[in-house]
Amino acid sequence: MQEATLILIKPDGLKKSLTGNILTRLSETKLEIAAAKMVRVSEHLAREHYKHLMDQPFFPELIKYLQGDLHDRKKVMALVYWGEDSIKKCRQLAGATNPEEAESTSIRGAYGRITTQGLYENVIHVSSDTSEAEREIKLWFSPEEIIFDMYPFKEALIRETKKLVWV
Ligand code: IDP
Ligand code: MG
Repeated sequence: MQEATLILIKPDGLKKSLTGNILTRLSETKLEIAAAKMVRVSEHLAREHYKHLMDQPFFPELIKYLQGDLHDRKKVMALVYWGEDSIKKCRQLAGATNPEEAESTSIRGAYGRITTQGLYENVIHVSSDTSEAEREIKLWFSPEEIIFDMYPFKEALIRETKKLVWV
């Protein structure tokens, strides 16, 4: 099935200069990059992204991690990959959630670690299924940032909203 997946290169991946390496590994899949950008992650965005883990003891540390507080890097790289079985292919390259259990040839197995606080610093995020992918992509990207019409959208006139524009 042709499907989309959200990939995040997390702050540890950026700090370890793994961007090129990770994109090269992902390009082996022959999937199409449908969107890409650097994002400064707000607390709200981090909490929304990981809301299914809200009750976990590591949640506060996880939110700090995604925001870059643990790595002096207040950014992540967000990408949307599109194509046949994209979630399965990307998750396979990423490896298991726990970097100690991930295959040593996978991205997480090669570059991840467990912090002294017990958090899995595992370099990248990959959506877990199609409905999560849709929820996450709509959270991280607006329709005009994606190169083709992936999900239905509409035009809306939004008044009284603040937006940064070039001086
Ligand atoms: P996934 O990233 O493989 O989809 P999730 O269960 O969605 O795994 O967890 C999101 C993130 O939370 C993981 O990538 C990892 O950084 C962290 N995490 C998940 N489970 C644990 C845990 O048991 N201990 C510490 N950190 C965890
Ligand atoms: Mg997940």
